[in-house]
Parts: sequence; C-alpha cells; structure tokens
Amino acid sequence: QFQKPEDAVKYRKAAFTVMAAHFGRLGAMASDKAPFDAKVAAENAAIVETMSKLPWAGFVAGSDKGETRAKPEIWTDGAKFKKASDDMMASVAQLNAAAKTGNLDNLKKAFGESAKTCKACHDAFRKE
Ligand code: ASC
Repeated sequence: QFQKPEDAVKYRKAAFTVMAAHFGRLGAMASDKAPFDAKVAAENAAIVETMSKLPWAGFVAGSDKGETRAKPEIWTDGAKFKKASDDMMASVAQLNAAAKTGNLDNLKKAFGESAKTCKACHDAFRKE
C-alpha cells in the first residue's frame, strides 16, 4: 500500500488531521461554543466514524522514524495498541449513533467518551 515508510506516516497523519477537524466541529457544539445544529452534527459524526477506520493501515513496520510522534510501543506492544484503536473506533461509532438522535445531551455524553479514547491512545502511544 505504501512505497516508503514516510508515505505511511504522511497517510496516517492526514487521516488523523481530517478526523480531528470534524471531531473539533462536534466538540464546539458539545461545549456550547457553536450553536447546535443536528444536521451538521450528524454529517460531521459520520465523517469522523469513516475517518476513524483509516489511520491504522499507516502504522506499518519501520514507520517509527522521521516526522512522527509515534512511540515504539505501537510495534512492541501491538495488542495494546490494537485495543486502544478498537476502543476509539467503537466510541466514535457510538458518537455517530448519538449524533443521529438529534439530541444535544446525547452528543455531549458521546463526545466526552470519544475524547477519552483519543486521549488514552495519545497518552500511551504518542510522544510529547
Ligand atoms: C480533539 C483532537 C484530539 C482529541 C483529544 C481528546 O479534538 O484533535 O486529538 O480531541 O484532544 O482528548
């Protein structure tokens, strides 16, 4: 899928960047910094769920070098990294389901749970 490890790094970072942009729009609504619009929330949450599935293919062997904050534990503790990625994808699927209800309280709750799974992975597997 990737010619060089740097291409894999670029790919996964791009996927996280797009995901974060749309997650951030949900966060603005979840924290009352932007007006709640159920349709906009649903659109953004659907994109977040799709994007959440993509970065993982970019964590290929040998892509722990260069322009990346990825910790070596991603490769030395693969089972734990897999669990962290599964947790994130599951919480984001729930976020998408919550957004579809059109209820702001549901969105707030699910957003908070998703943010926790983002942070758990960063704390364990991302350098400062
Ligand atoms: C974001 C973003 C992250 C997560 C994380 C949640 O909006 O870009 O990486 O939320 O900060 O703790």
